[in-house]
Amino acid sequence: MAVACSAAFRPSALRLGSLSNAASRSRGIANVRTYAGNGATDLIKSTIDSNKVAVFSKAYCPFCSELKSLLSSELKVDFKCLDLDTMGSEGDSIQASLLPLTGSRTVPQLFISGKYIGGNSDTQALHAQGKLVPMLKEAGVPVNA
Ligand SMILES: N[C@@H](CCC(=O)N[C@@H](CS)C(=O)NCC(=O)O)C(=O)O
Repeated sequence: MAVACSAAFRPSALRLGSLSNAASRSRGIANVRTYAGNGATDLIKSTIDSNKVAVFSKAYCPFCSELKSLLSSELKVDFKCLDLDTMGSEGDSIQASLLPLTGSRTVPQLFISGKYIGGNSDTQALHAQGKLVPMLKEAGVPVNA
């Protein structure tokens, strides 16, 4: 089912002119571990370190709702969710700090065991290919599947 995002675009989270192309293309946990931190990056790291499944989300975002629904309703997985649009300027900082870590400007962003997995479409594709549940089980996450 196609979903559309109706919320206003927020350029404030995307003013990252100092990032190199290589940094903005970079993806994966290695970058998360080695990135020189700021407060938002520290919060991202502590969130993904202390929760086997973590989602950076926005409450109004239909793609985020689809991903959260897959995790909670279908797979009955416990996960930590930060709704960035409910966190004021800190949410903007977190979104900006996710970009060099994951290469993604959008939400949702899913992490399993500290590793960046992808957005909603990436995760739905992994599930359709039968790869998401093994990934969760490998991480020791109880799954109803
Ligand atoms: N293909 C992405 C699309 C996600 C997407 O477009 N999310 C919108 C929110 S609904 C977004 O993050 N827009 C930029 C922003 O909110 O800063 C996915 O499946 O996760």
